[in-house]
This record gives sequence, structure tokens and C-alpha cells, in this order.
Amino acid sequence: MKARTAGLVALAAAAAAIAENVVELEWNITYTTANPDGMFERQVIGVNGAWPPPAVNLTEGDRVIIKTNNHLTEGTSLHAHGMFQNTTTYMDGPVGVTQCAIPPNGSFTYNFTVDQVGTYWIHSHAKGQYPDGLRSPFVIHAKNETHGASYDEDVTVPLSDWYHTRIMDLNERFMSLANPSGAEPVPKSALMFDTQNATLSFEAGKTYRLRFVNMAAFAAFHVWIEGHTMRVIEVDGVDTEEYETDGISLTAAQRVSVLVTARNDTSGAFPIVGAMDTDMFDTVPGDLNPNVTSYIIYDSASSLDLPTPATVDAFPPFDDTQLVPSVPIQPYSGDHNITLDVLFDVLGDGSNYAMFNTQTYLTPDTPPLFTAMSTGVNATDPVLYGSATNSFVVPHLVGVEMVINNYDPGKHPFHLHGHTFQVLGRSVEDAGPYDPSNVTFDIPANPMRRDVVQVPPNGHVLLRFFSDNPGVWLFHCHIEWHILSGLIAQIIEAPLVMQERVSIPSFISDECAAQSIPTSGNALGNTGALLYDFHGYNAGPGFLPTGFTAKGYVGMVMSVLSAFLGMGVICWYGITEVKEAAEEAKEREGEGEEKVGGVAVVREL
Ligand SMILES: *[C@@H]1O[C@H](CO)[C@@H](O)[C@H](O)[C@H]1NC(C)=O
Ligand SMILES: *[C@@H]1O[C@H](CO)[C@@H](O)[C@H](O)[C@H]1NC(C)=O
Ligand SMILES: *[C@@H]1O[C@H](CO)[C@@H](O)[C@H](O)[C@H]1NC(C)=O
Ligand SMILES: *[C@@H]1O[C@H](CO)[C@@H](O)[C@H](O)[C@H]1NC(C)=O
Ligand SMILES: *[C@@H]1O[C@H](CO)[C@@H](O)[C@H](O)[C@H]1NC(C)=O
Ligand SMILES: *[C@@H]1O[C@H](CO)[C@@H](O)[C@H](O)[C@H]1NC(C)=O
Ligand SMILES: *[C@@H]1O[C@H](CO)[C@@H](O)[C@H](O)[C@H]1NC(C)=O
Ligand SMILES: *[C@@H]1O[C@H](CO)[C@@H](O)[C@H](O)[C@H]1NC(C)=O
Ligand SMILES: *[C@@H]1O[C@H](CO)[C@@H](O)[C@H](O)[C@H]1NC(C)=O
Ligand SMILES: *[C@@H]1O[C@H](CO)[C@@H](O)[C@H](O)[C@H]1NC(C)=O
Ligand SMILES: *[C@@H]1O[C@H](CO)[C@@H](O)[C@H](O)[C@H]1NC(C)=O
Ligand SMILES: *[C@@H]1O[C@H](CO)[C@@H](O)[C@H](O)[C@H]1NC(C)=O
Ligand SMILES: [Cu+2]
Repeated sequence: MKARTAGLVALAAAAAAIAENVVELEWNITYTTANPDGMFERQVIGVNGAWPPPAVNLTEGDRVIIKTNNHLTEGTSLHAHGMFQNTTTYMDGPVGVTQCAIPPNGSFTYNFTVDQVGTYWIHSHAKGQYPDGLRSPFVIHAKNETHGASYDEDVTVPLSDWYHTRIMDLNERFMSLANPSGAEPVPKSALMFDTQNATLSFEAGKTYRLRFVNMAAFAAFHVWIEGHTMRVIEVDGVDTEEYETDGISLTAAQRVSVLVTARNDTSGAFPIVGAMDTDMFDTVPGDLNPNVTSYIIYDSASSLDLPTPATVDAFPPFDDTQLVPSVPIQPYSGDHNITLDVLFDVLGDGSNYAMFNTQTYLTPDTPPLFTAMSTGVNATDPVLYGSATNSFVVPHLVGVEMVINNYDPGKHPFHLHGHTFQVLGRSVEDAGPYDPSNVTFDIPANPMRRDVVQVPPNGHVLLRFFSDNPGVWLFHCHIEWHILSGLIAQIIEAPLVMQERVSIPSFISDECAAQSIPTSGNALGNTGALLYDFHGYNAGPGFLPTGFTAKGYVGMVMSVLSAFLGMGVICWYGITEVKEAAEEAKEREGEGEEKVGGVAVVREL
């Protein structure tokens, strides 16, 4: 059983195990080209000169070593999504948080043990980079799989959206005066197995485990298989009791394993359809096909006409909060509560920012892991991490409750590093913020656990995790555009225990020092008597003066554009000139009391 595509690449040849349980890989991160949707050949970021990067295939207990050499002209990093990194928080990967960017010509050896099982993925956590190609499945097989007796074959099915332009190039226009509504660039196509129209051979009598991994920048997918039902057995590395469904949904960064039993009538080809959730797009371009199809074929010798999938009027319903973990854990207690209000708005430089509790995230000068490790007892003071970092210090071994209130009409998939969280409940759309005195869902005795959860438009979710993993863990929306616009918080978990248990290898601090990035002290790198000195700290663009609405801003930008360019439409290029022009015009008109622009917004993730 083998997909006839490049998508299911096994371990790289370089993956020869040098010892019983050590899997050693060398990844040269390189530019190459690819044309996976057949519409446009573009530069992509691959590994060892090829794209897609190899899938990583491990067994629980393995030590994986990925010697990563950066052959790009930009910084990079790797994050193994879903790994707890217990005592190895410095191997987690987010740039500016637990490490500095691996600079061009630099190297970083990721080296950690995998004490978990299930379906994960590995991707760049630098500068919106993974949708340019640096992402791949990362699967850890159990020595004795919970559902191992129920299936014969094990196949990983990567899904993603696909752009024809580099993310940082699209970002110039996304985060600019010309886009005050914050409309996200819409992908050009959908991929399955990193291509389209792939085939999978099935044999009658067999049951297959299909591990769907959504590696998209933006789009959630609905997935169904014509003529076959699915039985969910795992989400995000958490094995569940079998749950039968006609289809599944998975947001960016989510994974779902399903069992699919082959049919007995072995004629025909059966579409596996992945349909992007176009509700998330501000506009759906007429030439966008949001669907991608692969085909299950039973008689691989026969040449079949591959059928066009039938159109469905409604996607099969799938509510992940109904899933029941195989290993039960009762709801953790709410010993320590964090509330995050999700908000988008135009800030003082005219761009549309994402915010938690009215604060957009800016990368601090000192990666917070170094602040936590170097400031002794003061590491428990969230102030040290910087006011623009949404830092939350949580004590050791308590139940942490996270309430996410979405004040935005869009859906957002939130991800916590270093843990799975229990999803105690999710409101319906438009339910407003969580009210503990009026809980509108039933809290299950054994709540579903995962590491990415979809939060409904203008609704809320109630999450809990147990703080048994000292480290610095990001909590962020997994829509890459919203990372770029600042929808990020940092959990500084048990910093004093971290200081006892964690020992950062010197090459990591050396790599920062070589780039003049501080590795001790507060967010600005101030130490000793200056530990609380934040003079010169960049807290980011402020809010616009009251009454100066985003709509007003659009009007102003449009009029400035018309004046300067002599036309009424926004031109996507030459934004710098447009922005300067707008600033000059605004200053001349004396609008607002703040100087617009001029704030260097830095985000390394
Ligand atoms: C992954 O590794 C397992 C165990 O070593 C092996 O049986 C399996 O064929 C591998 N799968 C892939 C897709 O390479
Ligand atoms: C897949 O098939 C569809 C329908 O025939 C076609 O439009 C599309 O270009 C194909 N994709 C690739 C990558 O060949
Ligand atoms: C990575 O690049 C180095 C230097 O160019 C080369 O020696 C090495 O063989 C490459 N490794 C792989 C796995 O391609
Ligand atoms: C990286 O190495 C190449 C080849 O040795 C060299 O041409 C280039 O200037 C180096 N880049 C940096 C940023 O050091
Ligand atoms: C990986 O980490 C282990 C445990 O710290 C260490 O013994 C080993 O030398 C490391 N290997 C590499 C290649 O860094
Ligand atoms: C493997 O797991 C199954 C189901 O959890 C259990 O019945 C079986 O005894 C286990 N086998 C071994 C060798 O541990
Ligand atoms: C296929 O046929 C076998 C033997 O008759 C039967 O046990 C099984 O349930 C059938 N499977 C399906 C999916 O219909
Ligand atoms: C994509 O699939 C959905 C669901 O079947 C259908 O409504 C829609 O028309 C399809 N879009 C295209 C462009 O085929
Ligand atoms: C946290 O919130 C829950 C309600 O969701 C409440 O029961 C609990 O007492 C709160 N904990 C603290 C420490 O305030
Ligand atoms: C660290 O915290 C302690 C206790 O709150 C305080 O006395 C001390 O001045 C702080 N250290 C620095 C360098 O500010
Ligand atoms: C409880 O919440 C529901 C749904 O949001 C709302 O319709 C209802 O009015 C609320 N009840 C009270 C007493 O606040
Ligand atoms: C981390 O390791 C500690 C000590 O072994 C253990 O108690 C804890 O449960 C682990 N946490 C996670 C998230 O694996
Ligand atoms: Cu988002």
C-alpha cells in the first residue's frame, strides 16, 4: 500500500539510525522550486535540495537529532508541533522565544526524545515561513498502538493550502495602510499529499489508518470519502474511543486519524475530498478551486477514469468536543485562571493588528526563555518579559484555566505549545464572552484533549491544562497571518522549577550572542540594578484617537491615494511610497494627535 505521489516520503536516506533508539537526520534547509498545483512554478523552501521535505517517522522513546543547516539568505528554525519538550523547552523552535533565528550559513542541532505517540508535524517557526514549504508530517508510532489491532495499514495524508507568492512578500501588503480591514491573502489552491489527484491503492478486506495533517497557513478543511465511513481514533496525538462519522473537519495545524475499512466491491475509484472552509476568506476569487481530491482505487492495474466528486450541499457535521480520550482524565481544576479577549483593530500606524486583551504581541529583545533562566526569583514577575508580550507566569503543578473570548466575526484555531489542553466546552457562534454563572455547555467527565482548538466567531471556549511542564510556551492563533499581526501570548510555566531542571546548551546562547541578541535580564536585556529599567522599550503602535475609526481611516487613505496616484483604487505595490505620502498628508491635515507610523513593529515568529 503506497501513495503514488511524492507526498509520502519515508525517512530520508540520511536517517540511518546510529544506535538502537537514535534517529539522526541532517536537514540542509535550501531554496528549490515546486509546482504542486500544476498552475505555477515558484521558489519554495525545501530540505536537502528537494520539496516536499521528508516526513519524519519515529517510534516512541526515540531520540531524534535533526542537524539543521541554514542554506537560505534569511533566518529559520524548526518547531516539532505538539512535542511537550519536557525539560528541553529550548528545543521548541519559535524564534525570539526559546532560541534566536538560525542565521544564514548557521546551524542548530535539534536533539530531543519523543515520549509521546501520534500524529504531529514539524515546521519553521520563523517569519511566517512555513507556508513557503518548510513543513512536514512528524509521526510517532507507539510500541503497542491503542487501536493497533483494528487496522492493517498506516498512511499519512498531508493537507495544505497553497500560495503562489512568498508569505513575507504578501505580508508587506497585508500589514499595511492599504489593508485597514485586515483582509488575509487568500490561497491559490488546496493540496493533498502535497499535490492534487493523487491515488491510494486499497485492498478489499483491509482496514486503513489515515492520519490527516492540516499543514495550511490559513484554511481549515472538511474531509470526506465517497462510499466509505470514517472512525476517528486520534486527534492531535490523543487516542480516542472510536467515533464514527461521515466526515471530519480540521483547522490549520490540527491532525485527525481515522480508520477506513475497504469495500468488498472493488470496482471504481472513490474520491477523498478536502474542501477548504471558504467562510474564512474575506473574498473567494472566481478562479479559486477550494477543493482537492485524491482517489482510493481498488484495482491499481486497471486504468480508470477518475470521477469528479459529487457536490455536497452541506459538509458532514463534526464536533470534536464529542470525542472521548482513551486514557481518561477528569477536568483539571481552575486553580489559576487566564482570560484572553481576541480583538482586531487598526492601530496608530494604520495597519490592522490582532490583539489579546488589547495588546498586540511584539518580539522582546531578550528571548523570554533567557529572561526566565537568568533573573532568579524575579523570573516570576511577568513585568520582566515586557508589556507587549502578553506574558502569563503560572505556578508549578496547578490546573490552569484559559478562557478565550472571541470578539471577532472570524474563526480562529488556537494552539498551545508544550501541552495538550482539555476542551471543557465551546459556545455556539455569537454567544458572546464566557460567563461562569451562565455556562451553556455540559462539561464532560473526560473532556477531549488536543493541542489546537477552533474558537467560533464571536463566541468562546473553556480550556484547562495542568502545569507539569516547566518551560516557555507560546499560545497563538495558528493562522499564519494572525501570527504576523500579533495574536500571540506566552506562558512562562513554573520559572523557578525551570531554573532547576532546564540547562540551555551553550550553542543556543552563542548563536544569539553572535547576532547581538541579549541572553539575560529583562525583555530589553537589562540586568542587575537595571532589571526593572524599561527605558526605550517599544510597546508598539497605540490605539487611534477615539472617534477615529477604521472606516474613517479607509476614507482618508483612499483620498490620499487618489490625490497622490490620481486613481481611486488601492495599488498593492509601492506601499512604502503610499504610506509615506499618507503620513505626510495626515501630518499636514493635523488629524489625530499621535504621529502616525514610525513605530518599528518587530515580530520574529
Ligand atoms: C515508519 O517506520 C515504521 C517502523 O520503523 C515502518 O514500519 C514504516 O514502514 C515507516 N513508515 C513510513 C511511511 O516510512
Ligand atoms: C487535478 O485534476 C483537476 C481536474 O481534472 C485539474 O483541474 C487539476 O489541474 C489537476 N491538478 C494537477 C496538479 O494536476
Ligand atoms: C548538507 O550540505 C553539506 C554541505 O554542503 C553537505 O556536505 C551534506 O552532504 C549535505 N547533507 C545532506 C543530507 O544532503
Ligand atoms: C554564506 O556562505 C556563502 C558560501 O560560503 C557565502 O557566499 C555567503 O556570503 C555567506 N553568507 C553569510 C550571510 O555569511
Ligand atoms: C543529544 O543530546 C544528548 C543528551 O543530552 C547528548 O548526549 C548527545 O551528545 C546529543 N547529541 C548531539 C548530536 O548533539
Ligand atoms: C497492547 O495493547 C492492547 C490494547 O491496549 C492490549 O490488549 C495488549 O495486551 C497490549 N500488548 C502488549 C504486548 O502490551
Ligand atoms: C466484506 O465481506 C466480508 C465477508 O463476507 C464481511 O465479513 C465484511 O463485513 C464485508 N465488509 C464490508 C465493508 O462490507
Ligand atoms: C467544492 O466543493 C463544494 C462541496 O461539494 C462545492 O459546493 C463547490 O461547488 C466546490 N467548488 C468547486 C469550485 O468545485
Ligand atoms: C477560575 O474560574 C472557574 C470558573 O470557570 C472558577 O470555578 C474558579 O474558582 C476560578 N479560579 C480562580 C482561582 O479564580
Ligand atoms: C528581585 O526581587 C526582589 C524581591 O521582590 C527584590 O527585592 C529585588 O530588588 C529584585 N531584584 C532586582 C535586581 O530588581
Ligand atoms: C446565558 O447565555 C445564553 C447564551 O449566550 C443567553 O441567551 C442567556 O440570555 C444567558 N442567560 C443569562 C441568565 O444571562
Ligand atoms: C514532565 O516530566 C515530569 C517529571 O518526569 C512529569 O511529572 C510531567 O508529567 C511531565 N509533563 C509532561 C507534559 O509530559
Ligand atoms: Cu486567527
